[in-house]
Amino acid sequence: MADILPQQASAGVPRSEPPTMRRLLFASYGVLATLVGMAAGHLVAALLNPAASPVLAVGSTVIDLTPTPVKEFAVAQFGTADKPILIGSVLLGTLVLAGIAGVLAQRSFVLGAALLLALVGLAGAAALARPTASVVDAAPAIAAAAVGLGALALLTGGVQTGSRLSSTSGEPGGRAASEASDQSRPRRRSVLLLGAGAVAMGAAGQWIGRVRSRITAVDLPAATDTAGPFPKGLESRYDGISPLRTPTSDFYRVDTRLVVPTVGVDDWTLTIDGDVEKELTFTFDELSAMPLIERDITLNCVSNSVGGPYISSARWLGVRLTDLLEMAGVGGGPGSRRADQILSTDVDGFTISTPLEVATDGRDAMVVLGMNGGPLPRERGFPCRLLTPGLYGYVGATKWLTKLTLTTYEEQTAYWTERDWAIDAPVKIASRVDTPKALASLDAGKVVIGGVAWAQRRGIAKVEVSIDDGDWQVAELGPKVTVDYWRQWYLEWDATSGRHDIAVRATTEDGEVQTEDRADPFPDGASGWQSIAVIVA
Ligand SMILES: Nc1nc2c(c(=O)[nH]1)N[C@H]1C(S)=C(S)[C@@H](COP(=O)(O)O)O[C@H]1N2
Ligand SMILES: [Mo]
Repeated sequence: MADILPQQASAGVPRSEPPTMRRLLFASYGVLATLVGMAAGHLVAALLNPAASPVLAVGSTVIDLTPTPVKEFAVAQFGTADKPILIGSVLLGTLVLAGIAGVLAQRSFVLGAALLLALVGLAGAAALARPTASVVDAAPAIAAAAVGLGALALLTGGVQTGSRLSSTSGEPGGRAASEASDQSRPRRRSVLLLGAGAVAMGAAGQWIGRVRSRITAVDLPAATDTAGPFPKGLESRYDGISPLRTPTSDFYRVDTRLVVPTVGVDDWTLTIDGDVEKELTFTFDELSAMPLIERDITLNCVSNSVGGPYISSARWLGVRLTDLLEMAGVGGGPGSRRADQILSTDVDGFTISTPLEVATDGRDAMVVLGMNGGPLPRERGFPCRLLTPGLYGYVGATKWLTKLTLTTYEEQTAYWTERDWAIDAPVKIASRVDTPKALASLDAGKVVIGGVAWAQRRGIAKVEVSIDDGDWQVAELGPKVTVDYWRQWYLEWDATSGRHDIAVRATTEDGEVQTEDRADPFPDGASGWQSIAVIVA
């Protein structure tokens, strides 16, 4: 079979390969060379620092540079698929440029190579621009450049390509054709080898990443101040209502990270500095030896729109924030600058700012070590995160926490507030219909309408439902956990056939009724009543 091509060629079949075909061939060489280079970069990154992987570094930089409204749009449109979609787009863009580099290489290897180098250079720059980057983070890009250029040279015939092609392209038939097919066998071998190499390096990178990301098992002591027995939720009686405690694996996730940081407990410390009498650094063991509190707290994201999914509830174990701040002596430092913010920093230099007064007003803000009876999962901030009940996550729930700096808003800014999200962002009163689903088709008769309502710090006293703009009917409430926890609710409805609108609103324990006024999530959280339509047969 392999002989067919040379035979054909030597039989003198005139072989004027259409220029578009040749261009496509060279485009595919560019793509293959780039894929091999990226796989090499990915492998080197897996060994040194996963976040420095070329595609991920570019992706992270794109996230950071994306204007807030676009980010909002992406989260609203794609939900948790926003990350795969972003990585996919970066990949696609890269491969299109790689194809162009291949086509350029057909004319002049130097031109094609220059474009590839520029691409890799961009990735290297992105990796080095990360807040905690070190010189080592250039290594994946260098590997990608070396392997990618080598592959391109191999595939396109290297530096001579341009001249050789121009000399043969004018010639008709026989000689040029046989010359081309003489090359085609070793070239096919190169293509196969490089393809296999790309797959092997990519797979090895993924495997190493997985092995590296296994976290050291930690044993956490029991709380000295426990949360008490957890009540049974309405979900056991009514299908479709969110469980009173969110299973850890179902907890919503929002962060800017494409790769979840891998932090070993033994390499990790928490530092308290800035406007303090005494700068302190704690190891994980030191923190877990302190008095631990256990609290049931609902966490939600400011980006959640009315009726949205970015809210979950869990039992958390950790050290009371004020205990740590007292040890460090907040606000008494020499030349005290009267700190008004706690600037928290994560392992990669990402920052969140929390108003000091809010965090220390008696609420159980905590440095969390455990969740739902186990250690913090990696994507929740292992080994340690901040949690501030009553505030949206972006101003009080720093994951992979390493530093708490007492400072002022004037002096230092944080990631989200630099992007114009509000400085102080107390959670707004909200309620959500979990069942029935919007636009559901129901049978006439008894229907259970149910969901959750929340107003952390204030608690929920009442939930009301209005059908087709009729009177507000008071719903039954599920068990109260704490004022910092959401409350389940349900209402039995005798559904009649036709289209119906179901609206819901909540009232806090201190008597404030959830406003009907609609607000978008930006800049300090969504508001308004959720209303859904259903069709009853
Ligand atoms: N280090 C770090 N911490 C972070 C974030 C982040 O991007 N990086 N995102 C915050 C936001 S916006 C929210 S809503 C919560 C979400 O926490 P979860 O992913 O555990 O639900 O984490 C917060 N903590
Ligand atoms: Mo968030």
